[in-house]
Amino acid sequence: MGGRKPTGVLVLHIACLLCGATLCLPTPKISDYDVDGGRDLDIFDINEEAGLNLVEGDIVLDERQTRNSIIGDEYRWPKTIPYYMEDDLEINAKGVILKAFEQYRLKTCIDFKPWNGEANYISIFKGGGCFSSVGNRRVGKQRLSIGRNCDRIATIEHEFLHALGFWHEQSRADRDDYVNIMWDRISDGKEHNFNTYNDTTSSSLGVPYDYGSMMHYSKNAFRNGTEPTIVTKISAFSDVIGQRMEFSDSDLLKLHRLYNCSQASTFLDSCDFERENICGMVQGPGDKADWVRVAKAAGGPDTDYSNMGKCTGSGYFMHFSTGPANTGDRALLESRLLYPKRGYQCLQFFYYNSADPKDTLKIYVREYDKANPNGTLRFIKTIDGSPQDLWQLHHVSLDVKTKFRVVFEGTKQGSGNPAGGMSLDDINLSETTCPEFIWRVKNFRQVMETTPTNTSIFSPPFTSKEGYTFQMQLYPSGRAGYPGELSAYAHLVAREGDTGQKWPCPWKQITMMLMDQHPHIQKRMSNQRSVTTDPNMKATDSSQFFWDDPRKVGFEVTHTDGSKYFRGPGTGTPVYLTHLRAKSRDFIKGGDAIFLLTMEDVSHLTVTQPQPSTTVPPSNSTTAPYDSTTAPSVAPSVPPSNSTTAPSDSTTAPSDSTTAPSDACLNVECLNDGVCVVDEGKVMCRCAVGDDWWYYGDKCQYKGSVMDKTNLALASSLSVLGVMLVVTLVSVICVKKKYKKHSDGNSVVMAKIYNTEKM
Ligand SMILES: [Ca+2]
Ligand SMILES: [Ca+2]
Repeated sequence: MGGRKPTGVLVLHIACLLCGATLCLPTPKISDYDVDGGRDLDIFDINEEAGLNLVEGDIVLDERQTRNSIIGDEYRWPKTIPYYMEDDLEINAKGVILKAFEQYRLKTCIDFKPWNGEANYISIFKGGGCFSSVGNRRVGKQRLSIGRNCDRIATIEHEFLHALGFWHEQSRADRDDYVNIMWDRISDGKEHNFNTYNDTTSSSLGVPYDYGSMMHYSKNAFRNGTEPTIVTKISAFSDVIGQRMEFSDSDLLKLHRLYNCSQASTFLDSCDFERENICGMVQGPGDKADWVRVAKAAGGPDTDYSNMGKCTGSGYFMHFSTGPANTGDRALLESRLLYPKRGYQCLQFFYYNSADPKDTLKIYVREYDKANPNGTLRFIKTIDGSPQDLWQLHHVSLDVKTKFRVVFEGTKQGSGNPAGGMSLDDINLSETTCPEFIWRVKNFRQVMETTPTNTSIFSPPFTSKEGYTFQMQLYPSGRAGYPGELSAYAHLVAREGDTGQKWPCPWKQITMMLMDQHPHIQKRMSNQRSVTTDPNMKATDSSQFFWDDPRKVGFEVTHTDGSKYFRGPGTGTPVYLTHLRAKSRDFIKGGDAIFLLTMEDVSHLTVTQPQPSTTVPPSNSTTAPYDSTTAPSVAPSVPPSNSTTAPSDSTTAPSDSTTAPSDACLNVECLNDGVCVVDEGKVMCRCAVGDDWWYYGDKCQYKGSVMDKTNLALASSLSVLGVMLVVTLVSVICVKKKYKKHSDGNSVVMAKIYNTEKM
């Protein structure tokens, strides 16, 4: 890649920018709206302004909890947390909360489900700030506040990390080894926010101090003037602390350790081809050519995408060299076997096309079911990445419901003999929805450095499934007064003659994500902000609806291709991301930045979440709700494979029978702490059992113990032994069956998570 072409593009860019900013634009009718008043408010600033004085700024302690309480098993949540979204939440906040849950599902074993009467649940409401309790307090309805300006994904993930049992990173027992607290710079009365906890309270779970944790204060937390209150012992981390983008690797590792995570429920596969086993991918049957793992290809690319030539001895990708192949030859590259749960997936990969323009890359899935034990190929789509001198990002939506493989099929259609071919790298597959639109800004580092402040660039207009068009506005050097920042705004767009839309635009959530281009989707710390079109919102100092028809409230602009359209006012933030952070990680790769944009309908979130018909009061004496719900290692979204695996299910999940007592049990009295259950249609008492004693009888009216020397006790203990033996045998068989069924999928994914942790 030479330097001439980028510079040319850049000059063109700047020319457009200057023209756009100073010469061609009419004055807008409605001014843009800053979602947080134009200020970079961290969680603690928001709470301070709201007049809250909470422990460590955003932690609520209950009367039973002391500073030194221990995060033990009893404070943990089940792996699937019941939640209730209260009516007062902002619609945008509700949408972002669901996005935060999706990140938990993609990166951790924590899942969330609407509250269905479980004894303990998290009730999310719009309080005067952003705050949570630490751990599961077992109080039934445990409230977590997502107030004004808290509707950022990282803020919501941060509050839920508190709820899951985590304190702030700088309150760790060993923090004085890593940061200096400047006590004289802390506002009077706020010193308590810098307390540390002893090793048992704030367990570091064997993970080193993490300056990049989402749970770390920023350097200016609770300051009384302009000087930082936290000075990192390694100065390079001074501006790293306080990131509010996404979970850091260590945040995830600690969560995995506290909750014994084995797999994330929506993650399926990731491959950067750095290892020779190519992540278990295989050459498909019935073709004439092969994909080969290489570090460079004759006709391009010169480097892979994961490493961009930065590390010697690494940087591999898969290449199908079409030059030497015969016209009509195909090469199939297939993923390992995968086991979907949700039934929809997003395949994401980088594609470098240096082949003949006629050559094609097609995506298939090979689906397996009883009727087709060897799998059947189903065509999904042709990738229309024309030959270009760069790695192009592609998303493909899949809808697979059975065991499957993803198949990449390269076909040589051209007749020439060029040096090039097709190349694939950084493949990720997850059970999530694909981002709809990609806006790639080339030479982004230079754009940031050379664009004057208060000068913006616009993405192309994108039209959603429902027919609304929008675009993103980016100030690469910030709006006026925000040097060193990226500022980002979303605008609705309409063209003359557009019909079919309803105005003001009702409840569409626009998300602007700057993609962290890390090869592994679970390690990405992308930066995103969402805004929602509230049809009732009025423009500042105006009687007009903010999200009304852009032909009414916006102004006409001319696109680079000469076409004209109307652009409405923008909503967003001048403090989208600092340049310093934008230059970190893989936000810029090969010089380019990639923005992933979506517009989703969130009108269903204006409806009240249904209340469960029956509820269970919280109680500390109920039979081990923690154990019962966290014990199954199978991901929560997997339906039980069948109902005959009762022996293990009934002992590990008594909550089912206690949360939904059958009517048949109403007339049955079980004595001595026995519990009435309905087992295969039969009403019976399940009796309490201790280490060396047990209750028995149809009402648990008799007690046996090893001390009893009567024949009855012996007989019953023998029969108990016999029953236990049978139960064990049955469960061993069931587990074996289950394992056989799931082993390929689950165990490999498990191994994968542990592998990635080590990296
Ligand atoms: Ca690679
Ligand atoms: Ca082959």
